[in-house]
Amino acid sequence: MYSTDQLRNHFTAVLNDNWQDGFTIPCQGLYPFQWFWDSGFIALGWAHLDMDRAKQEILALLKGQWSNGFIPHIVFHNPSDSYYPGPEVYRADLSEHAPEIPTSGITQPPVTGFVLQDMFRISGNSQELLFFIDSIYDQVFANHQYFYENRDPNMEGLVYICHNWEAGTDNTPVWDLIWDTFSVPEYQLNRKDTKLIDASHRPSDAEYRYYIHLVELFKSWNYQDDLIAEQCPFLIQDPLFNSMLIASNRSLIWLGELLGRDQQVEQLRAWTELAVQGMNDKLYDPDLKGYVYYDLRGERKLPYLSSSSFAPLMAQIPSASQADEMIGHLCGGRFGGKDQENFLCASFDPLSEWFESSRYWRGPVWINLNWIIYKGLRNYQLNTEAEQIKKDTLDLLTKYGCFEYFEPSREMNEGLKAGYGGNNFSWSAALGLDLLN
Ligand code: 9WN
Repeated sequence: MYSTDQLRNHFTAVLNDNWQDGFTIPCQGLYPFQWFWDSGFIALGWAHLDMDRAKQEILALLKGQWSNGFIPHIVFHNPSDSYYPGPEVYRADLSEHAPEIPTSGITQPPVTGFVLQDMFRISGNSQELLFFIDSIYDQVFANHQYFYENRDPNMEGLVYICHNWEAGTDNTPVWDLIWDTFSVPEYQLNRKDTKLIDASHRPSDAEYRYYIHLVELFKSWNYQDDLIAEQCPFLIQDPLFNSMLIASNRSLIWLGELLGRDQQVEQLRAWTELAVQGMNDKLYDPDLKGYVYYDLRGERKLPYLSSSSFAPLMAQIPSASQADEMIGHLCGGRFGGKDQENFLCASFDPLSEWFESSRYWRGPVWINLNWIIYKGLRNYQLNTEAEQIKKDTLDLLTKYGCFEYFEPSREMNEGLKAGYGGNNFSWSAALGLDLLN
């Protein structure tokens, strides 16, 4: 058990240990490079401690941006052989848009826009920070433009992801339904994660073969977006991914108004209006009372609840009455449990037959999703639920430390082994710090 001061010191120590002279790794050994959405959450932690590092974190990420605006999910700033797949598997250089620095060839939820607005708030609206934001605004805007111009084939305001790693929620059980639609070769894997972490808490080899196969397809198409849109067997409209993009649109609008960027603001407003409509018309499931995935290739809704179902609250997408319906799942509902026997918020529906409480994104609680949901609940003044999820998040971090993911069941938390995956995990520390401030 830590006191608040000890907890703050612990979070600070984790970030300092993972700082690499210009950017922050998510976790020693397990994730030795810079990741896209991690960098955003981590920058928020730095914003409370050292604004210069927060800025460096964002600049380091943008070094990996491609000439078409795409931001890759990993920037390989340094060599390391403790992670698979590395740059030699991705071969981003096959794309005509890739930069000099080695990167992956897939992306992740675009959190940078709303992170910049939060950094500005944390800075006390400093003019200096506004100059910084102005200096990179075009790059972040270009990333949004890339999404809306290349990944919305039906022009419905919803962008697709073409790889499960793009979701950030790598092995949610919903992807099993997509893997069932095609088969893959018996690739020889060179996994490092299962040598570092209990394999029963990670995705299986069979799943990894699908992950690698998709990368092989992209390489065979030189990462051309039109070929991916036409042929990729994994093409999903994801409520979490689109919510992060819409929340970032809204922040870029707010910042753009301060910066007098009228044309970009107008474009962002048009994207946002269509996107909110698309989210509510297509991804909200009134029977399940939550947002779900849509499989563009199979033209079907994937009607299952996960922590991603609540992410639209953060981007102010649901109406007040939809938000009221959705929160029925949290305190006293299927996620919290009738007697609140679970910590909020399991990454997958705890009542589903596919729920696995200790395996990665198939059940455990993740701190970044909790933070996103907390922010969303606050947007709607749903204070009871907001306070519950904040308390659960800080309780887990206090009890076990900065693990990557956690056991949702309170009863199983009575045993000692309730923090899973990597320890001293950066975004757990960074967002814990943000919740304490
Ligand atoms: C693949 C870095 C990343 C997170 C993801 C998380 C995990 C990578 C992996 O680690 O994914 O991107 O190798 O398992 O699922 O959300 O960004 O922390």
